Formats: sequence, C-alpha cells, structure tokens
Amino acid sequence: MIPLLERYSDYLPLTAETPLLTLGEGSTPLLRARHLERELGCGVLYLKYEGMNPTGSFKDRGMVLAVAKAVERGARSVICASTGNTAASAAAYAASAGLACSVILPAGYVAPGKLAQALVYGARVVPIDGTFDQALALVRGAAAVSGAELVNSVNPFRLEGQKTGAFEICDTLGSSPDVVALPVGNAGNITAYWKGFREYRDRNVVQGVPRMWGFQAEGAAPLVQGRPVDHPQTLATAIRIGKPARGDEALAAVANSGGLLDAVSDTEIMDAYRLVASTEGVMCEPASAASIAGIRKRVAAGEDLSESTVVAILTGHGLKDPATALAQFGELVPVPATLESVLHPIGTAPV
Ligand code: AN7
Repeated sequence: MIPLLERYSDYLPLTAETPLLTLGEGSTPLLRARHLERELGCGVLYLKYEGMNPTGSFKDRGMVLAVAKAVERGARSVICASTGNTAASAAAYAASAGLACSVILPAGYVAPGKLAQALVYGARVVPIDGTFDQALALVRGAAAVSGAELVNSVNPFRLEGQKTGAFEICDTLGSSPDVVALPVGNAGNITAYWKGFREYRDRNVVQGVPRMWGFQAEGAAPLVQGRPVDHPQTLATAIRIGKPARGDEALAAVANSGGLLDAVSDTEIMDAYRLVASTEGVMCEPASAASIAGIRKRVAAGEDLSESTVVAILTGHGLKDPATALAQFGELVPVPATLESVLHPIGTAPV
C-alpha cells in the first residue's frame, strides 16, 4: 500500500521539506453493498469504509498532512478540540512525528474508544464542562497564544488531505459516482470531498461530479435549520456540533453540486447502524450511519436512486463506541453450560 502523501503527491501542497509521515492511512476499502442497495433502492451502493484507517476514522487522511506541515514549519506541538476522532488522530500522528499534543473535549460526550486512544497515544487530555463548539473557540485562542499548530478542520491542510477520499473513489470506480452521502458535523469532510471531486473533474481524470448529500443529526442540525444550535444533542456524539466551522462551504458544496442537506433522528441513525452491520458485515460508528439513514429517508420521501451509483462514506469504526452498541440490546443472561440449555437460544431444536 502506498502511503497517502506519496500516492497523491501531485495533488497535495508538499515541498522538499515536508516529512512524508505515514501510519498506513488511506487506500480504504470501497465495498459493494449488494444487500443494502436492494433494501434501500439504490442502483449500486458502495460503502467507503473509512474505519479502516490507522486510528479508525477518516481524520487520518487530513491529520497526516496537517502534522507534516506543522513539523515543516517548526512547530513543537499541536492542539485541537474534538468530539473524539480528531483527538485520537492528532494524538497518533503527533506521537509519530515527535510532537506534543493537547486535546480539549466536551466532558461526558466522547466515546470511550476515542478517549482511550488519545490517552494511550500520549496526548494531554482536557475535558471541559461545555460543548465541542466551546472547545473549538478555546483552542483557537490557545493556539494563538502558544504557537501550537491548530489541527481542527479550520486548518486548510486537513481538507487537502481529506479530499483524497474523493480521489480514491474515482480511482476505484473509474468515474465519478452519482451521489455521495456523508455525515456532517463541523462540515470539513463534505467540503473536502467536494474539493476533491472538482479537482479530478478539472484535471480531466473523470467527467463529472457527484451530488453531495450531507446528513446531520436532528438534535444537532444547524445547517438544516439555518441557525446555530447552542445545546446540540444526539447519540451520535461524533457529530454533536452546533456551530460548524465550515458551514458556509458545506452549504456551497450542496448548492453547487445539486445536492441536499437533511437531518435524521437518532432512531433512524441507530436503525441504519444495525442494518449496515447486520446486512453487510460492516460495523461503523453511529455518526457514520447517518449517511445510510439519510439515503433511506430520501428514498422513502420519493427520491429515485434506482439508476444511480451511490457512495456512503462510513467515516469511523464501530469499535470506537462499544457502549452505544451494547445499549441497543438487552442484558445477556447466562444459561447453564449444558447442550440442552444452549440449543433453544441458538435457534436449534433437538432432532
Ligand atoms: C465519525 O473528531 O468533529 O463534518 O472532533 O468523527 O468533517 O466534522 C468528528 C467528526 C463524521 C463529521 N463522522 O465530520 C471530531 C469531529 C465521524 C466523525 C464526522 C465526524 P465533519
């Protein structure tokens, strides 16, 4: 596998001084979802399984470049606000580059896997009594006074790295898909994908661009409602964001691609989360399932995708958030260790 910065060096702002960091990011699977495409009514549906990145989310595509550029300019440390995945990714790449890392998180709303990653990779972890949006405001101030590199998606190098997801989809398909669906939080990823698709079209690698479909959680849907949300709420904590930093660019991506933004409820998200895992064998995190929930909702509302090639971006790995997974199920009560007592629960009758 070719490291991301080398694979797409022609499209990235690299110089002779940019260290070619890698933890094995990018080149993630594009899986044909044959059961789900029938279930949802898509002509062809692919899952871009970004959970297969080294820290388990799409953030690694942008973080590898943001941290490389921080090293290039001589920074000694990086800092970010995060709902969890950015923190995990920043901590890992900072560790590999020999930089210090600080992360500011909304206390109580970060999935345990992500928190564990940030701590084990050696970041300074600072939970605040507040939201992601407040944490982002704080790290902007902290970066300005400390000289630490801010590696949230307000950092342009993050988006440059993340646009490679669009390149990979086109490289694998040999053309642009018709529709790309993805969850929207701080709105960096939809902005980055749109940039990537346009660059490939402008360089004549592919003919067209897809329609960009972005989905927010109902309790954290500032772009759908057209105003900031002070107290965002959703089970999909990764996208529990009320004032997206890249909101205007996301709106432009949607408008210019003929796409749409919509909100999906936590129930719709969790139904989609179980559906994609149980029909395709792909476990993503709840936020990622907003893309599947959104496709389902729009088809139910009359959108015809029966002739379309659709790609859903599954942004993070399901193992990030085992607590939310287990909360979907009842308690598992042990039975005696006898053949008789296990036959019934596994659905087998004695012959
Ligand atoms: C799994 O880690 O904002 O719209 O601080 O972790 O680019 O923000 C995470 C966001 C989607 C939304 N899916 O992407 C953070 C953070 C997952 C995520 C998003 C996030 P953006």
